[in-house]
Amino acid sequence: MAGIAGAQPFPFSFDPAATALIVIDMQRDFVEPGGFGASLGNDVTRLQAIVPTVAALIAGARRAGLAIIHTRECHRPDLSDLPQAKRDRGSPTLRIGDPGPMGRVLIAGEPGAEIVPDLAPLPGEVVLDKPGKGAFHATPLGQILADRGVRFLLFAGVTTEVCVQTTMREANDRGFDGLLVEDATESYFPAFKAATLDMIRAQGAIVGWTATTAEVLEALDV
Ligand code: C5J
Repeated sequence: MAGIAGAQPFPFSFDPAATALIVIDMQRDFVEPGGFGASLGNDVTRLQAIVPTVAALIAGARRAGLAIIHTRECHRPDLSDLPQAKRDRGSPTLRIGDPGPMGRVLIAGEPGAEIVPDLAPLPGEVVLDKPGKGAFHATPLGQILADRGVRFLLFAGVTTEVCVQTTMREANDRGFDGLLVEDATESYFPAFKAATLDMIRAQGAIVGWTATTAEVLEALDV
């Protein structure tokens, strides 16, 4: 077993052989200037700033032999997996499936739905397209983790309070021990990120743990 003594709210123990890193939705449309997120008036420089840290985390996870799973929030071109309720949300002038600055917004195969080049998945790593905020909803993620004998999950990516937190809560309810890597996740709204970190580790890790990239890499001894 490995351990992160400085994890909050108390030390986190995990077996690297039964651990996966899940990198949530580091997609061009959320992260890059000129994408969908920016077009909605969000300050994407906050999200861009974590890319080197996420890259370092992924590199360390690769060296340690962890399973690595990249997710992309996107929908089929015919929108058959997009509930009307989700389509109706957001900006009235630019919705999922509409032509956006980087192709159709959050549609599989469009440039904006791709993962940013600095975090490109390697062959053999799982790339999971998910139609929901949570990565377990309407995807084979549960089976993928079961097939690999995974019990512990490390989380990175964007946005902290939406897709990252939702997936972490789904994982918690499914019996995984999850840790959110504090400096490898970000939100367009700093207060939402801070609140999410607090919520996750409140009440004795009611959702899970948090720690820094440096602490994770030290525990992995890479
Ligand atoms: C959002 C996400 N924020 N990946 N998606 O709509 O968090």
